[in-house]
Amino acid sequence: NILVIGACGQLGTELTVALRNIYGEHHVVATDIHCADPAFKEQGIFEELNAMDGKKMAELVNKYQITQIYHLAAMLSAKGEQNPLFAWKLNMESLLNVLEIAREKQLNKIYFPSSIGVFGFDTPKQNTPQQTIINPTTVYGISKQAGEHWCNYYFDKFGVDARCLRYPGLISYNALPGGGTTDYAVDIFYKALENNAYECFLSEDTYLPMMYMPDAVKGTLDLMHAPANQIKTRTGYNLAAISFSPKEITQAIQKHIPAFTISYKPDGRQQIADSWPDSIDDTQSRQDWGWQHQYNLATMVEDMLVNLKKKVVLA
Ligand code: VAH
Repeated sequence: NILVIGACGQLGTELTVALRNIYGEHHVVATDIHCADPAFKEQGIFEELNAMDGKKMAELVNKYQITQIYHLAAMLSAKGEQNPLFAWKLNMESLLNVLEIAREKQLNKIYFPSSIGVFGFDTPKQNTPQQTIINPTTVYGISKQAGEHWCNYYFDKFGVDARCLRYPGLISYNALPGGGTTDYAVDIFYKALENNAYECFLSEDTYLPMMYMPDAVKGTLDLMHAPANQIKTRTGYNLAAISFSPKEITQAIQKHIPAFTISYKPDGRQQIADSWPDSIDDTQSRQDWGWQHQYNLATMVEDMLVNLKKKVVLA
């Protein structure tokens, strides 16, 4: 059975639904510190869990005979800069709980999401290689880099089958992201539909690696379902799909909503975005376990608007 930690977050929501569809709702235990969406709880097993509570986590692993854990709880980049020590505590204590339980109970596999947030100002900005200079400048990035090395350590020392991807910014229309720097690329769609105008907190030419959620879910499941002998790195695999700037996504949205306008008011998140790459080389993921993204900017924008319109109308 599968335990999902942080199941009510932007990524957790989508991965939980995908896992329930594959394994059945009785084989996936969704957990989070709280869950705003009552429907989500009714669609399968839900347990309240603070990811820093290792004792409760172990009890749930025993209660539901868990064999895999997807650990998706973390404080993201922008919010983490406002609470550096808590972000470190939450992101690291929760992962170490997962790794210790995986070691003690010999779980089959664990999944840990890393991020392009591990890269810093001195990382090559274009087609950032799998092996490169990694000097994160946010607590979030530091915690993700440390997390990657902890996963590698538990694999080397204890044989824990820990797998990890460095996600770009993720864009989805179900659960909202929380406290990230790439969140503008989600906010912009809501504002385009609600009031035709958006004030962007990054400057117009800020290129960032991004990915549509269906690609991120597929990549995660492809990695987790790949035979262990295809997994050649136990730190984080680079994963990429598209890169764009606020200016470019605005132009793509204006093809559907010509009246949409954007204004720019960069805030503290600009410096975080400036420390991250413009584009990522994910050749190793494509070679080792067959990664292939499906969505480009135009198809993502079209799918987001179609689905958000349905949501907004229903709301
Ligand atoms: C953030 N969405 O902005 C996350 C992600 C690459 C960005 O890690 O913090």
